[in-house]
Amino acid sequence: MSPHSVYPALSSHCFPRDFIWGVATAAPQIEGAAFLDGKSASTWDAFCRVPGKVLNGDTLDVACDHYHRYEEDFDLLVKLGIRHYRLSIAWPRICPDGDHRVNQAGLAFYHRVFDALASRGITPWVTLYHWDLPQCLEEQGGWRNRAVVKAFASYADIVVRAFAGKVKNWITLNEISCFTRMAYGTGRKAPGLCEPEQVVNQTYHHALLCHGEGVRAVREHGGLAAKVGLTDNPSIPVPVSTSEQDISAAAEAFGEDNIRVLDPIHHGHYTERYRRLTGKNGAACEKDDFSLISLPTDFLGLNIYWGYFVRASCNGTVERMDFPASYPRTSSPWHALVPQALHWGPRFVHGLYAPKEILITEHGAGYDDDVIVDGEIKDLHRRDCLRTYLREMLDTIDAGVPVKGYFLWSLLDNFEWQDGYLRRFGIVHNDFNTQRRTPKLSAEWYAAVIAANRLQ
Ligand code: GCO
Repeated sequence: MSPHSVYPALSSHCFPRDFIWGVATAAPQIEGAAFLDGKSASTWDAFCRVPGKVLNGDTLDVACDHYHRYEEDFDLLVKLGIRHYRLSIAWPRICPDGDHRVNQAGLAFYHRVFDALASRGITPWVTLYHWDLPQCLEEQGGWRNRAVVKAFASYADIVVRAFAGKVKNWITLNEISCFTRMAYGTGRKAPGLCEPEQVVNQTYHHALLCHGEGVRAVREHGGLAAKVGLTDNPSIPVPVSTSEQDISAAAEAFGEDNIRVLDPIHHGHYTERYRRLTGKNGAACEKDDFSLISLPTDFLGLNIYWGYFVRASCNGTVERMDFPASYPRTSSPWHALVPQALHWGPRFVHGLYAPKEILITEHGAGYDDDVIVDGEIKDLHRRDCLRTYLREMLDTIDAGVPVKGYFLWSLLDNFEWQDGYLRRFGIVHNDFNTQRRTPKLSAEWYAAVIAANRLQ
């Protein structure tokens, strides 16, 4: 008797028919070739060289050597049945001087990449900026200097013009708060500065303008079928219960957390709440800034890893609840496992801003203990984390929220910013000494989910 007749197929329902299943990567984290073929240093190349900033003094010099191994990596995508691939373009590879001069070898590399994807039937989703600012621009003030907007506009024009025939899906910027607040406010990320709050708000404003320039570039040069949106990582308050009071408390907190990015992009101005909360430290704006910032987009990308619990307190305020010390986390200290964030995040975004489409442009889990035993990596922790979050996402879709796709972070173990190579987010293991790739158990599981279009 076949085992299937004893254990009938699980009845859990499917994802929508055209659901987009993908994986996400970013140029600085995988490419390597940091100083090859005309690429100049990025802020992260410089930051890595400041003692104590990146764990073990790791650099991006070689990373996963994807620059030379992209064919092999794309073969892996085929093997796993992954048809959508999110990548980013390295600004200092295209415009090493941060101005109009184009490095043809940089363009040629990405032409090869897009051709290799096309020949395998894989659709690229291209992020214009994933944190690798040319260091020469940082030396002129970086995101603090409004001149970055002109430089980005020119870079975006060059890239979209060059690849319009091969790329239809564009993401302007990845996670504004990480390269503004965390880079110029808390100093955790490159260039590692601790500037006053007004300066930080100004960096956000310049990033919003660059987002607008990215949208404009795609509309002008991307062709009729081109789509464009931002990827944001909103902080996500999760109601501790489904009581009406706790849900409104969480919705209220969500609105308050996202005054710097999602509000201005969708409302076309800084709201009253922004003015109240930033006071005299608000960003200085120029006339017409907001017509650029709020240009209509086709989707909103959300990177969702974690959230925090809130409830309505008896005095009518919102209480942010502390995590108990033993609350489950991945190896990243910031990453408390809150699967409900993948439910409430898209729900609140839909309720407040109603973007046409929502894409989960990143979600994943980083662990330090993915070891190969007898040729296998049994990452049951990652597999379980992905599965629990995806279940919540399916509920959100059932509730009518237009979540159209999911990109797992990440294809390969890679350079995890200030945590160097210690923290592994890949569903494919990378041995950084030999560059040998080994799919983990989670990769096989993800391939099965994609093939069946439902959770396994
Ligand atoms: C981010 C970035 C990715 C990270 C990933 C894991 O969210 O920080 O977009 O580059 O590597 O999120 O931390």
